[in-house]
Amino acid sequence: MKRRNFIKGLLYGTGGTMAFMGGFGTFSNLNNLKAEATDSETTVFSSCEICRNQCPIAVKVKDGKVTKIEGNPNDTAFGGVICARGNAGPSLLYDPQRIKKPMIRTGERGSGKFKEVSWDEAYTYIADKLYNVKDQFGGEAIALASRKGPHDWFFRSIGKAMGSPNTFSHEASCPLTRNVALDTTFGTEAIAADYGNAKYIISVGRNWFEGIQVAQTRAVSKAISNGAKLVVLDPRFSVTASKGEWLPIKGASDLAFVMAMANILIKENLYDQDFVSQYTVGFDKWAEAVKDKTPEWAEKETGISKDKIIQITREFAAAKPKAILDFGWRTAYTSNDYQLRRAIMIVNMMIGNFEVPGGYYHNKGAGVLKKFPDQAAYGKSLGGIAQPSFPTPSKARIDGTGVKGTLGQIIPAYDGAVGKIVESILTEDPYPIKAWLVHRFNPYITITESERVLEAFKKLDLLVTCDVYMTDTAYFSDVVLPECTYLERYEPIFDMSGLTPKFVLRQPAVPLVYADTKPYWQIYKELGEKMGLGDYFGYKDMEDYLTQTLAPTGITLDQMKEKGVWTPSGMKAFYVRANDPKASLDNVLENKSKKIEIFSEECEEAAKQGIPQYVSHPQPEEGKFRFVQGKVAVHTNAGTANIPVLNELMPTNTLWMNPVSCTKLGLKDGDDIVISSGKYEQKGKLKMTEGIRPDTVFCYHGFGRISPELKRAYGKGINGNCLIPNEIGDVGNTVTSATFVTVRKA
Ligand SMILES: Nc1nc2c(c(=O)[nH]1)N[C@H]1C(S)=C(S)[C@@H](COP(=O)(O)OP(=O)(O)OC[C@H]3O[C@@H](n4cnc5c(=O)[nH]c(N)nc54)[C@H](O)[C@@H]3O)O[C@H]1N2
Ligand SMILES: Nc1nc2c(c(=O)[nH]1)N[C@H]1C(S)=C(S)[C@@H](COP(=O)(O)OP(=O)(O)OC[C@H]3O[C@@H](n4cnc5c(=O)[nH]c(N)nc54)[C@H](O)[C@@H]3O)O[C@H]1N2
Ligand code: SF4
Ligand SMILES: [Mo]
Repeated sequence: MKRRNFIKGLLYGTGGTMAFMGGFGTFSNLNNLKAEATDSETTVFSSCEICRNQCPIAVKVKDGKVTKIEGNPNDTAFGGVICARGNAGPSLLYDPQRIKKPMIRTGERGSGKFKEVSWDEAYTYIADKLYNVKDQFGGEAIALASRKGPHDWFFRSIGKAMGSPNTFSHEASCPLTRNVALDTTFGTEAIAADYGNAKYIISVGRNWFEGIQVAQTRAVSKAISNGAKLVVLDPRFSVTASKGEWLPIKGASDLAFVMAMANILIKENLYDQDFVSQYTVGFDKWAEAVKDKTPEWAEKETGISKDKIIQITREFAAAKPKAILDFGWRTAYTSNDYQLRRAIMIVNMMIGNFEVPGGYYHNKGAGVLKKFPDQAAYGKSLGGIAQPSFPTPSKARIDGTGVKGTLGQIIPAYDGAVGKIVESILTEDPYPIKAWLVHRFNPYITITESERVLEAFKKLDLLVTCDVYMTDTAYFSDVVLPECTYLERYEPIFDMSGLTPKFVLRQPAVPLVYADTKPYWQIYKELGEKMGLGDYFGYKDMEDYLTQTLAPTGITLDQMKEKGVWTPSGMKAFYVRANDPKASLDNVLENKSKKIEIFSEECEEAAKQGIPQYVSHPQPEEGKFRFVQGKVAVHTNAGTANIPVLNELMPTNTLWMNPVSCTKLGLKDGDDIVISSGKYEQKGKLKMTEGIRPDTVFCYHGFGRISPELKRAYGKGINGNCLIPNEIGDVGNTVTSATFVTVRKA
């Protein structure tokens, strides 16, 4: 079979679901979710939340019950398609293991003893404890952490109104280093890649076919179907690697590969000199930095042959500007990962792939479009809800964010270094954190060094978790707040602008399944009112909120409900340089220099790191393995191990090991094993596979759950974060590919 056809067949299952082969079974189990369309079936357009991608969905409802979820056909980028996890929405919605009532802990922390309480009792308890902490230790002793999202405005208002500077997103464990790289190079994080039109794509660990974003994954498949070449640098054979040329690079050595690419582009004069001289600053210093980063040198660092590096670089340059060296998504491999991401973007800019089809571009939301007179009419700005000003915190943040002359200067204050919460609780440095509010986040599973996270939980005066399940973090909390699922609630409009503007609505498809659950916009408004902070929540209900925020756009809530998505009619994908390769980029570069900063003034000011410098990270000695992790197509992070149909598809994970290493250790496929980092151990099962370097082991992330209330997932599989130390990288990022482990038979 031709590769193109094979890929087509692989990607699209029936019924608008993307199907992925990855050794985790089939999707036939989902068939029981299918319902026959009847006259009484209605469709509600909304947005998925099985992961934070919020893909537009069409929810089929019959007799007040969700029968099936498909992609919203009104959105062309998604093409009416969702992923397998998105299909599992009804399985979450009707799961009897969801939390159904607010709960307050009655036994020892971690004993699992809770009593069900009314919402009013829960609010009163939280309010009293928070004011106690504030009185004794100051508002800064309250930390808030959530997965970044639309809930932040509501959730964070509580902490900010109490005078806390310590609000965190999950990003330090995810794309923070990439975002810092974009900020310091382009002055903005709002940069995306036009995979669908690319002719050559190099992944530096980006795993589109398991770490799925439906529109992106579709675009990469489209490029491959159109003949684009995909090259995948990954120490293990991911599903993505199976769709292109796999280069099994040594973990943590990617910067050597990227710098060698720059070296070759310069030596062979393959870069776009016009682009570099018109739009960038600092090229000479970069040329100096990569002068000795030859392919021969990179071969030793990366384990990829010099000839291969030269070949890939030449092919990449030949496809310019429709070539993408991908900037990654979960970019938390090493301590200096942000410099890898900067180097990646510099190599991209060397081939001038900015603001042209098949390259990178600035997202075209209203803020950018209004600067282009011929495009301005297409953009619409959402309004906000007025809030009284928040008190000024009396202390700086715990993570050094914003401190000039240190790397903290370049960490986005909105995100911060979430791993630092754990450290500040335990060490009281720079001051104690005594209360931690957690929303839609499961730090026990997703922050490194789980044991230390647990220790931190135990030291707190107050831990509150708002979730849909009794997660591991919830299980150790003082108060657990049951949120209703995404299928039962409204949320603020999502701005998902790309090459054209786009708004997506989330609206309830069905009434509450469990009457005592609530949406976050109600929970934090009511908690705020209980705490005397009601003025910060200036909306009556979510229809009122949506109506107020949509008002400046002229789009009505009814219009949004009708299609679920809004894009301006008649607008074509807008690339600033599509018709004029010399067009000004001033409107999309948001830094002061109005240049693409190969030499970054900010990085120089922060840490004398204006140009990426190579750091050679240690490689494992004989008998030890680099431990890496990744996503799997049928689960989301720490969120889905217990969702019935997804648990059925893949109830646990395994440790991947190369047969050569298995033989050396006398291990065979399926063996019970113990993985040791020296300090910590995890038990698991071995998967013997050629699809990994002999010096590396791998497991899928999100297993090893310790809350017995997650009855399906409890006690199954390996929690990688039990093995990884809580090392906080240069820009606050977690470090997840730098741990070495040994493996033995259990
Ligand atoms: N199905 C599914 N889709 C998801 C998610 C999910 O949980 N499930 N999560 C969403 C989220 S939150 C994110 S951030 C994205 C993540 O999207 P990706 O970042 O593409 O996903 P990962 O699988 O984490 O990719 C990590 C890959 O990097 C490899 N790797 C580890 N260390 C190194 C290294 O040093 N160098 C190189 N070159 N490779 C290395 C791993 O083997 C793994 O294959 O996916 C999103 N989509
Ligand atoms: N070692 C290692 N660590 C990692 C990773 C890795 O690959 N390796 N991956 C990292 C990445 S990329 C990320 S993004 C993070 C993810 O870290 P998290 O954000 O903690 O994980 P998620 O699974 O996205 O979601 C967290 C919680 O949201 C809950 N939830 C789902 N829907 C709702 C809802 O509607 N309301 C509420 N209130 N809660 C809801 C889920 O039940 C889950 O407990 O983990 C990171 N940590
Ligand atoms: S990628 Fe899948 S799980 Fe995530 S929002 Fe989209 S459909 Fe839902
Ligand atoms: Mo992520």
